[in-house]
Amino acid sequence: MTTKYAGSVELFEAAQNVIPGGVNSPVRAFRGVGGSPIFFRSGAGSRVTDVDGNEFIDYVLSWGPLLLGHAHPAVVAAISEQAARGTSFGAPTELETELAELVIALVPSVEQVRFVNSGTEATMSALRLARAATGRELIVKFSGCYHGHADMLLVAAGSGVATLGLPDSPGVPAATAANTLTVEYNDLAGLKQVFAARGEQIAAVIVEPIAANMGFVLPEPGFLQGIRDLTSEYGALFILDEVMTGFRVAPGGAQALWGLDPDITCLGKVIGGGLPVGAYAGKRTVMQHVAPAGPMYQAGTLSGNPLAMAAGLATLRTAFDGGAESLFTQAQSRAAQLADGLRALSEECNIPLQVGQVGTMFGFYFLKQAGTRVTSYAEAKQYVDPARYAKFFWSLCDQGVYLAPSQFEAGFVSAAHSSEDIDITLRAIREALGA
Ligand code: KE4
Repeated sequence: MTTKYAGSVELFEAAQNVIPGGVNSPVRAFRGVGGSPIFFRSGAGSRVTDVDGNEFIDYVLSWGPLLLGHAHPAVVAAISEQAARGTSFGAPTELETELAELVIALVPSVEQVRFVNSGTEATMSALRLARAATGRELIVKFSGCYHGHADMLLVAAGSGVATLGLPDSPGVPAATAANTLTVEYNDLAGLKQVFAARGEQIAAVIVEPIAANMGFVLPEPGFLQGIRDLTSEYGALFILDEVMTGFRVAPGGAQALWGLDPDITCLGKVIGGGLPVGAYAGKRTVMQHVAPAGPMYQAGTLSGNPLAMAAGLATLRTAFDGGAESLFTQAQSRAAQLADGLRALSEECNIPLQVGQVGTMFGFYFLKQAGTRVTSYAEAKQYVDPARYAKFFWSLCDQGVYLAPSQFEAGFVSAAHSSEDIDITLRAIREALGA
């Protein structure tokens, strides 16, 4: 490691003494790319600056929330003004109603919203709600999809398609894991088998509309609608986890883009504008089970926190005002420019990359050999070269471009990224691919 990052190295050593692994979320520890994690001090627009004064064009953007980029004036003003009026009341404020109304206006399937403090809380609560609404206990998820760290979601696939899940982390009780069935992403036939075997016991299927926690895997044609059809046929609920894709792949999320009609939608990230927020939302008939309207209990001291609501409102209003010429559309164009450039460089440098981009999100894999295509987690593990990505990641860092510190993560573009930023990034990528 050069002295370029000496300050980060020193801070990481100190952090490891007092924080497990030196970080408050594992992916930040750079285990996926090696080396010592970079500590940041500030961000502005599309750029972040680390503790050593190195500046980077940022494509992590806090893992998605910063649709407008870092420290957008409208978001900073909204937070500052609210803070001066108080940071939290533990009582309702009109801001929560305003943000709920905006989410309902934007996300087609949603009629009511409950705010929580993270994506994990959103999916955990959504699954409890599905069990409460159906009186059933089994849930189905897909390999490689990540929905936060609730026990029932840290589950690996059992030996057979319809066999019960196994804990995927110490501390997850076998009895909890046993209620989660796991199917390969894009394996609609496998899902049909599960429903044929246990359909009457299944409360819900939860899925990421784009599998962006194993890199960037798009749904095969018919896969997502197939989930909708099967859950409807067997009386189970369809939970769409749009914590990452919400307001990123389209103003109304993947469900608006692809005409999906989930019973429950999980949201997070962008709706907090960089502050802690999650939400689970859906049809009124389903949401009416949630306390105090109904008996399903879920609560939170800081749920609907005024600062987070103010930041979310400022982010969504600023991003989507202006219709076709909105800042969202601008960010989407930049993401397409980047993806097109990546594909061209893959050809030019004769390095097989699988590149995906939808809206303001993108991702790419270094493939071990040309001609393979990743459509599932099993294929991601088989066809992808994480070591090649790690070398590429550090070459880009050294050139002032910050990507996700893992081959199995997605990338994000903000309204603050300029066409010049993308050109600079593509020049750095060409250099890194040639390295
Ligand atoms: P949080 O609990 O981290 O707010 O959200 C969990 C979650 C739920 N659903 C989806 C689709 C998600 O992508 C996430 C969290 N995303 C990761 C990024 N891969 C967060 C980064 C991290 O864990 O530090």
